[in-house]
Amino acid sequence: MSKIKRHLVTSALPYANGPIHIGHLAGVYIPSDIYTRYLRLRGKDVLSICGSDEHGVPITLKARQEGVSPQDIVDKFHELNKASFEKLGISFDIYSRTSSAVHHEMASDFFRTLYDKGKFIEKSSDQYFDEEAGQFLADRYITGTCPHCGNPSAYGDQCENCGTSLSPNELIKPKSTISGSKPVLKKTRHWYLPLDKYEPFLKKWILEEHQDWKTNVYGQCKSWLDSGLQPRAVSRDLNWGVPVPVDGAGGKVLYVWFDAPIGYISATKELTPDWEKYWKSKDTSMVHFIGKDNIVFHCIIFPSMLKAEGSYILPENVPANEFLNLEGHKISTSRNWAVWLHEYLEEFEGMEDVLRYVLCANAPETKDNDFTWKDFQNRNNNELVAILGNFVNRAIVLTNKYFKGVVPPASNLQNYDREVLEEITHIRTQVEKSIERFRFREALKETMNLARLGNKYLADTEPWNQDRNSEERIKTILNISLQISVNLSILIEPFLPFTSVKLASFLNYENPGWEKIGSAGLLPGGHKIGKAKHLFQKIDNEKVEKQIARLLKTRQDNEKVSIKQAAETISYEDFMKMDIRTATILEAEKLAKTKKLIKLTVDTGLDKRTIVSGIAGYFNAKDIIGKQVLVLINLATRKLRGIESQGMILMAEDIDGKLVFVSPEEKTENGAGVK
Ligand code: B3M
Ligand code: ZN
Repeated sequence: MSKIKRHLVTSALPYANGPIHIGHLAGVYIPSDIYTRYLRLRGKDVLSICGSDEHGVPITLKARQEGVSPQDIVDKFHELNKASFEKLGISFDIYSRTSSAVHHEMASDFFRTLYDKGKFIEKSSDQYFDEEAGQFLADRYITGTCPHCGNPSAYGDQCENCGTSLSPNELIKPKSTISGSKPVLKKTRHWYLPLDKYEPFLKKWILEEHQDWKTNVYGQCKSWLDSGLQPRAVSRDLNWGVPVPVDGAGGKVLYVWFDAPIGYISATKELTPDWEKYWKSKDTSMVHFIGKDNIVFHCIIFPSMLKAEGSYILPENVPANEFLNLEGHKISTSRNWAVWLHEYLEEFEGMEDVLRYVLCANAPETKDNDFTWKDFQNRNNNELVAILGNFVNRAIVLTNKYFKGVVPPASNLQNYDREVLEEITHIRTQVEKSIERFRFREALKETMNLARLGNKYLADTEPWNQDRNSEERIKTILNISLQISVNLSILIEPFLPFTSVKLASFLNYENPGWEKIGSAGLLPGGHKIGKAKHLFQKIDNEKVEKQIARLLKTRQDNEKVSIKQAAETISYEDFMKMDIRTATILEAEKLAKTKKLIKLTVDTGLDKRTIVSGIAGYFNAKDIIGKQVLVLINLATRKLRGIESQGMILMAEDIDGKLVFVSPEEKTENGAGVK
């Protein structure tokens, strides 16, 4: 960090089309806040930038669903989310919005600069148009069957089943999300950023110079770069967004992923007249905190835009997290499967830090992770209350009881005392290393180790045991316990800011900054501390059971609405046309560079054949070898990723889209017909 003079920390701008939930927090905002608070506490020059992403199809679709204007939607959620972040202690220096005038001007100028420098390709192409709605169908305005995995409800920009990014023209049987009608092709003109031209720069910058990035981030970038980049359209036929600043471009706006990252720049400009110092000096370290679905935009597209413009710095790191699930299922805004921040703040008033703690302790840093209410309760009761709260409470209560709240002096230190004091500095170093490598779980664990050490020290030395200890010894033990407490109040600040303030006030002390951690006699002898109150409250079963019951009800409601109506009646003859047989999986192999596809060799009794199936999200290839399944063997063959798939394995799908095999209850010979 030495050559670095200032830090710019950005957090993905959440779409203002819904409230913030725990998945957003664990993935992006808690880590970015820990990082920024840490830097501030070290006295660094740091800006933390965020705001609402108010453009794009997600906003206009939501407005359409609710029958209100896009402006109504963004106004409502911008205010709600801004206030909720604040209440959780997420300490952005600015929480701006992309509908602001500053942003419109900045994004427009940025486009214009690239346009004037000849950085875009302009071309006309056929795009889907909804004749009933009189509108071009960009991104999520169109759905259809994914050409890679067969998912019938893939979007125009992405298939959520196999994770492939798509363009509307690749969809099989496309359908308008607005009217449900079959769209027609119509010519339209757009501007493209030729990402292929930036490939050499990106390869050098990421693959060679940034091998230090997290493996999930580096891996995704590598797979994009290995499969070759294509020109990417940066405009859309829509009437909500930043108008394309080119003559004759009426009815066209900037693609939301072109304008949104520029939002980081506009917000900085709104915050300070010095904004260029942060964005254009080589001695600024810029870090983007995002979720894994945003990697390509922050590591490939935005850097190419910045490079094309020419005067901006590039991010130093992009520590993207994986996803957080809730009670074993994917978080879903539309299915209300989430813990909403604004609701939590009401129902768990005064327990902001508990949520921060649990989401950090359980953050999906290297793999998807699960939030459960039981774990939330356990971590509160067994860690925050029993370890941190308990230690601090004992140190303060005993000092009040024996020494009227005056910090006693330490004298004649024993080896154990010295070891404990040295451990404070050691822990500090560990926490610094972990935070600077974006390993916040590890950092929090180390921090809690100091409270653990405090408890052990008290249990070993027993200051309450008057027979064992002299008065002088008791003074020393309590002095050391109070030193641990005051160091804790500094160390926990990035993670538990409210608790840090509380603890400092119990000790009647003001946080002196990170650099003081570990210095001798931080709390001087003779200093008067306050009375002990509890730092944390136990959470009883009833409180979490209420939350679990609410989720259970949501799930039951979802199951009811998700059970699809029976399909159109078919004749017995139609049914008999399907040749379904028992078969055994002989080989299974995950297809490289795909998220969900497994290539299977199955024995159908008649032959051994190849089937490509989109099930890798739910099974490991090696675990399903030997399994007997049902196969539709007379389905017309299809090529998936260049491999001919000769049939289909029958599966049942639950409301999360989770797949399970439909297998014969007893093993039978392969090739038995199913009727
Ligand atoms: N609004 C997408 C998202 O919330 C998008 C992030 C923009 S960051 C510049 O996942
Ligand atoms: Zn797909």
